[in-house]
Order: sequence, then structure tokens, then C-alpha cells
Amino acid sequence: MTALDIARLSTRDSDFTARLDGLLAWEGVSDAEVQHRVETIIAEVRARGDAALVELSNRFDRLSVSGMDELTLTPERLRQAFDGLPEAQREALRLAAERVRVYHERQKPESWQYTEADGSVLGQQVTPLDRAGIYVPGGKAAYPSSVLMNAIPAHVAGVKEIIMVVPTPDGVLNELVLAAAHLAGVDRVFTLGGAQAVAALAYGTETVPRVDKIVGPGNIYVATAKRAVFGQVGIDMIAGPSEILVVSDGGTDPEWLAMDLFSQAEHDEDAQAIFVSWDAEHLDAVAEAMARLLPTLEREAIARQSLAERGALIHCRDEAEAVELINRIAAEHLELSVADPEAWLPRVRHAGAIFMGRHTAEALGDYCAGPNHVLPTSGTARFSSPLGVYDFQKRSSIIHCSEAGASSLGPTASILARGESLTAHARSAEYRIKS
Ligand code: HSO
Ligand code: ZN
Repeated sequence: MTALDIARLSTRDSDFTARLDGLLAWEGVSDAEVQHRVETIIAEVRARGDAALVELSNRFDRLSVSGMDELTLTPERLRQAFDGLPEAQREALRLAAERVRVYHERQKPESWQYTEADGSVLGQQVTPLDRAGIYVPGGKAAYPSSVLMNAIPAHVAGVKEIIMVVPTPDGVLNELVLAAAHLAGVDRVFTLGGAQAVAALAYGTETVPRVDKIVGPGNIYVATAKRAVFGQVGIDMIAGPSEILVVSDGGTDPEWLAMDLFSQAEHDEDAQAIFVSWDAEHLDAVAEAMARLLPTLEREAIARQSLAERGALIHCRDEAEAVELINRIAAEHLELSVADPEAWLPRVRHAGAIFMGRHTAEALGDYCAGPNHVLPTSGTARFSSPLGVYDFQKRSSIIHCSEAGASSLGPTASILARGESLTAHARSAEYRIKS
């Protein structure tokens, strides 16, 4: 058994803050080289459309296709993928999709209006986007669960058309990803990836329709391309590596906690797993369980590196200090493995998703509890929220002045307009003042 390599910190240490800050620091910035390549690819796709997509896919995904028809999957093909799965997998996908749908139905905001005494009506009308584009990574991060988490809220929001892009390096299709797309209500799939896929969705080509918003994770090229096209289209967020913060009062089985930490550490080498407790013996027990169980993981090497580079076991003084740490770290996933998580909840201000109590493994939330697993990372839970129905809708203001309402607002508008030297504004309002 290789010893466990993970930072052990105590809030009592004088260098605690500096060490914690060092661990939390994450900058997913792309260098000038990546930036330049992405800009070139976007320009190519804008200038030459489908022809550029075919060329770039042949080059970057090592394909040899001659037209867009070979980069297009029919709804029939998605259905085949679903039908071809073992029944247990089909059932699991169905159950997960249904639970995610039911949860997101609750998020649907209502349009509203109110009427003033003079009969004027004010309100807000909620409208779904016409078209959403979902980027699904290929290779090691191709998660069918993420297809559900991105497409279902769009579907629930009422988006008219959901377009998915997924790269197929060497022409390899992921049947589970296609099956999930079938279940989640994806309308069209193109086997495109990288910056070229993002450019196609943002600007449209002869074959790929232009979308209104692009969501979904991707590598540095995809993230850079999403940043570059933002403004032309909406984007969701630029997600950093996955994170988990587990807080335990000492009453949870250390093996459970060790595996919860591994469940994020196994995602990738940059993922972050942090454990906090005020019970020193419990911390030792968790460290011991981690050392013992780590060699049993399929993805031991990835988890080991993630824990060594970005993981931490933190000993704090008491519950109050644990709460401070929770809000400081603002983790993507927070597990409150304590006797009375409800009592903690009002004190938690920053976390993407909060997993309450000893039985709520983060993994359940990743797949099938119902809430979205696309969450703010790298401390951005301070100001942003899980992906949801609201990300696929927008709002329009409604103003309907009655004759009396226009007359009584006219003087106010006129005075303010003249203060801005905008006399057409003033006169437009004044016409409607009844003498
Ligand atoms: N924990 C990941 C989502 C995921 N886990 C997909 C497994 N599959 C980010 O929240
Ligand atoms: Zn996960």
C-alpha cells in the first residue's frame, strides 16, 4: 500500500490561510497560442461553413468524411442506440431522466402582471429560447448523465429545437451518449467537436443551424471558443475542474467518506476533494480509510494525483469554524455529513449543491436524485447557480399604459427627459398628457 499523499492542514497553523488559498487557486486561462488557434478556426467556419467543418473534423478527429451528411446523426440512429442497450441500462437512464425532469418542472418561472389603480398594466413575460446548442465532450469525459442534465432543463423550458454536437475521434460513437440524447429530447445531433463545433453553433453553416445559446463542458479549446463567441450567442458558464467539500461530525463511516472524496478525485487530475472535521481522531480514521481504499480504485492514478496536488484534510476547532470554511471555499458540491444537517443549512451561503446528511452521497446527485449536476465551480458559487430551466428562458417586460396612466406619468417623464436634453422623448410623453 502506497502511503496517502494529501495535504493535512489545521486552522490553528499560522500559515493556514496561505496554504488554503494556494490549494483553492485555479486559473483556467488559455495561452496566446490556444487563443490564436481558436480565432483562426472560428474565422474559417464563418467564411467557409460546411466545407470548413468537414476539413477541420477530418484533421482534428482523424476522420475521412466528404460531406456534412456523414457528420449528421438521424433521430432514428439515436433511437437505435437506445434500443440497443441492455434493459438495465435503459431502465436506469429512463428513471434518471424522469427524476431530473420532475425536479426541473418545479423551476419553471411564471409570467406575471399587475394592474394599477388607473388601469395601467405592468408585467413580465417569460419566453423559452428558440434554439439551444449542447456541447458534449468526446473521449474520457463523455458522460451520458451530462447529456440528460443539459438537455432536460432545455426541454422543460420549452426550447423549440435542441441541437447537440459531440466529437467522434477516429469515428467512434458513444452509444450511451446517443441513447441519452434520444431520451432527453435532443432534436438533431452533429458529430462535431472542438472550436469548430462551437463556431458552427454560434454562426450557423449551410447545415448546422445557428443557436441562441451554447451550453455544456469542453476542453480548453471549447472553453476558449465559447468565450470568443459570447455576445453573438449566450453561453452557460466556463466550468473548472470538479470539486467536493465534505464536512463530518465524526458520526459517519470513514470508508463512506473516503469513497465520497474519491468520487470527485477520480474525475480528473485537477479535481479537488477536501475533508473538514473538528474531530481529530475521525480525521485520522478517514485518512486511514483513504490510504486503504485508494489502491482498490480503477482510476487510482488519477485520484492519487488529484489528492496529492489539490486535496486536503483540514482539522478545524469547532462547528462555527467549519461553517466559515464552507463559505470561504464555496464548493461546487458540499456534503454535510452531520447529525442535523437542517440546522446547518441556514448558515451555508455559498455552495453549488448541498448534500444533506450521512446517506446522501454526491454520486446520487450526479446521476439520478433530480437536481442538476452542472454546477458552479472554482468559488463561483458565490455568484452563480446550478444549470436550470431559467438558463433556457428569458424575460420581456410588459408595459400597457391606460389613457389616464399615460397622462399622469407624462409630466415625470417629460421633466427627466428635458433634464437629459432629449426633447423628442419629452414631447412624445407630453402629447399623451390630457389637459
Ligand atoms: N460530478 C460531475 C458530474 C458527473 N459525475 C458526471 C459523474 N458523471 C460534475 O458535477
Ligand atoms: Zn461526478
